[in-house]
Amino acid sequence: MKRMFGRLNAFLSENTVVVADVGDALFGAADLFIRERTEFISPAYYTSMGFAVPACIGVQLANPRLRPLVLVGDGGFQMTGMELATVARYGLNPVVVVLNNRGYGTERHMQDGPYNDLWPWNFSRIPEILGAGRGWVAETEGELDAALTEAARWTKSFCLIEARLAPLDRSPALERLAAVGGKTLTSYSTRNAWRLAGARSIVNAFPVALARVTRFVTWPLAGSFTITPGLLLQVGFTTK
Ligand SMILES: Cc1ncc(C[n+]2csc(CCOP(=O)(O)OP(=O)(O)O)c2C)c(N)n1
Ligand SMILES: [Mg+2]
Repeated sequence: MKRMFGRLNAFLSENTVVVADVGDALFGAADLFIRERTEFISPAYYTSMGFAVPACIGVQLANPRLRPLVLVGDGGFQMTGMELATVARYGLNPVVVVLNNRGYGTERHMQDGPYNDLWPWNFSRIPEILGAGRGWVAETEGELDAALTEAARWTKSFCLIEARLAPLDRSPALERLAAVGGKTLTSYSTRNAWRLAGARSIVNAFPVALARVTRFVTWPLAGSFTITPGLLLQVGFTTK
């Protein structure tokens, strides 16, 4: 991840606007050097996934002189990535880098399990489905460089680069976060919640465990926070 963001840094120009989705796309972006007129837009750290692809439409319509570099995880892309159809309809030309680490990578570092796995898409072939845009797969750093160079030259349509990463690869920022968040989540067991709630059933104990976990998780993330079905499920597994 660190080397990949080094390469993305080299891609940035003063006419780039970076749009980062939730996940390691955003944590890793802490290593980007935004310069001169380059802009950076993202949701708060642990808020709604799926922001980046739709957001780049508004971003580029608002300032057509800037080309968006969209950084989005495979999970975030699977939620809203088909908005590339709207990108095509309006003739926009973002460069979308899908960080494909085969699942909810951020979550793996806090509490791993099969619920973090995703069905693997052929992201780079989405242009074929849409009949618009160009796609590349980058399995090596050399392939990423080559794809970024071609994408920089190709401004007629959107470009989609699927960057394949190892499932446990992570940015330095995510490493720091996991050191805090991982410990906090795993230190709460159902037995603790049971005792705290004075409850006779898991139905009563669960909200107490959830409240305690979310309180500790929101603190290091220092952003606004949404509780989603995915998170509820995850905490459910954690408190087993
Ligand atoms: C709508 C929504 N659901 C769940 C979450 C909790 N969450 C935060 S990061 C993350 C994993 C993101 O996966 P991916 O987009 O593949 O990025 P990665 O962490 O693998 O870099 C999840 C599930 C969230 N922030 N938003
Ligand atoms: Mg992922």
